Amino acid sequence: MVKIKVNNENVSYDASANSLVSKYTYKNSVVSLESDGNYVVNQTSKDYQFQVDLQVPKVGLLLVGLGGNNGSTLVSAIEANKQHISFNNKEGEVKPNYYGSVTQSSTIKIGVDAAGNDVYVPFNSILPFVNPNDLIVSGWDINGADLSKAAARSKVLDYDLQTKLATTLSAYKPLKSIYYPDFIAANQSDRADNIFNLTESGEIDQSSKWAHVEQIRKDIQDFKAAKKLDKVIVLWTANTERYSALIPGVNDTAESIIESIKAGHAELSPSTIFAVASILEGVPFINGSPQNTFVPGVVQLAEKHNSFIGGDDFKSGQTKLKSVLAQFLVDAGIKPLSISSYNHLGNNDGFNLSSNEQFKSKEISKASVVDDIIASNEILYPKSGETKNHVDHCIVIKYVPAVGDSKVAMDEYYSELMLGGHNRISISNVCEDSLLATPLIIDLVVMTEFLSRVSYNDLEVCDSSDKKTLYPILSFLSYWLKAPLTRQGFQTINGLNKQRLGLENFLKILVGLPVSDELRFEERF
Ligand code: NAI
Ligand code: DG6
Repeated sequence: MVKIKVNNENVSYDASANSLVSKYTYKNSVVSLESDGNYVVNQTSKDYQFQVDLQVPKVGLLLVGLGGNNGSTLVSAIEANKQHISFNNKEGEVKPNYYGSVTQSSTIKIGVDAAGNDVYVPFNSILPFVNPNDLIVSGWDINGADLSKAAARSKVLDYDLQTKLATTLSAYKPLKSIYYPDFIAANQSDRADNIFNLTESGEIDQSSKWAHVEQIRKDIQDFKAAKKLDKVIVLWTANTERYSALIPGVNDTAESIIESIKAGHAELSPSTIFAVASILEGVPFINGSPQNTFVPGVVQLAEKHNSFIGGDDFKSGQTKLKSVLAQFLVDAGIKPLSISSYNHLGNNDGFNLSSNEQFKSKEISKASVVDDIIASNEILYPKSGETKNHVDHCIVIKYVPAVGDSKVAMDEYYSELMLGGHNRISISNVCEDSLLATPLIIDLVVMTEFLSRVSYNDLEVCDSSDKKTLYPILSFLSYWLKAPLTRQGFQTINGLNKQRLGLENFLKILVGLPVSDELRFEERF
């Protein structure tokens, strides 16, 4: 691994705390709209001091949905990389890697060489991050199949790799979970053979929800103790649930949600129960599915306990491309009129999404991704007047068992050009869904763990000994999420390049590098 030494007087190493300390002046432009329709821009600047704990802890990852396509593929990828297991497919030998993971397989520009040309280093060399090979993984699933059987059922990995990993994977057995049938598709009921919310007579118990929270908290504690872990992260990669109704007095505040769990209220979903248990345990909880796990009461609870949360819904393929392409079109002054996105897939995720209520959760998450991009350009999309000021955005998902995990995505971007011309971009993409999604899980976990080691002082309002951690909603994770959970009162940023820039620049200021601006004066002057 390369090492980077940044010579900058604003950065120092604190040996007593094994931390990196950096000072940064955050400059911004605050804009106000005057009554005459013109803008006034004022410059602001604020001094911060950041500390990064350089000690990488021993990290445990608990997946909800361990036995699913993503869960079994993640464990397989980690074991294959850790044990250096190569395998053969029809093209020859394949060596394990983490392609598709930003933290493991992408680079960051750290500057230019003496001739003015860009110099890049591996993303994960800029600061100490947890190595995915060192993650200790376990988790829950409503289905009891061990991960060898789960990987075979998922049909994601080549047969040779499945065979080579079989003994290792068979040792991974999902913990029993909670199953509230109303929240996932009825077609999933056959899977539910590994659940702990049963009455003595074997009926599904959907009312003792506080006991369910306590059981999940105990599972987290037991895992941490048994594996001697410093930190645990919980990540939901279980089935997409239906949306929960937002009911005043039930799930709108930190207090009401606790009371409603104790009262066994029917509208509290399994994912919300897992989130609440994680928050009360003080462990980060990430939601990789689209449902509204983070009802307002859960967000308040996370704020109250200063516990990290992030979501929603992995941004893996079609939507990731959309968050680049829509931004490109609008930034190029081209006006998308309609975006029509079709998916068909044949894995269990597709089966669950073939049910209307679960599809609706996914539709909402997939549809929201162009909102801020459209709002950024009032020339193309004026707020008032006759001109069409929205995009017709159509989302279709169909279950086609034959294609298995090889999800097919077809998109048409129909846009208006100069002088009434039109531009039609049609994209057809076939990918192995779980091989796209699993590296995102790695990135989400690696970054969540890292961000939990960052603290800061606002040098204007407090002295440098008064350290704070980041705000509990980790919006730096939004690069990997379709519908990023955002702090109340702030606009959601969906554009992929903006999301990456923010994250990359944050890492840069922590080590004392200037933020990326691409001014390239060496070349231009
Ligand atoms: P999957 O259907 O193969 O796996 C889900 C697993 O969750 C199943 O093993 C199921 O038994 C389990 N499960 C359901 N309810 C549970 C509960 N209450 N507690 C514990 N386990 C439970 O699905 P897959 O492909 O692994 O995807 C997982 C989630 O990630 C889905 O919600 C999907 O929409 C979302 N997602 C997947 C992407 C991808 O590209 N694969 C991308 C974006 C999101
Ligand atoms: C059908 O759309 C299945 C979904 O779970 C997707 O595979 C997943 O949400 C990924 O979507 P996208 O739009 O990022 O490719």
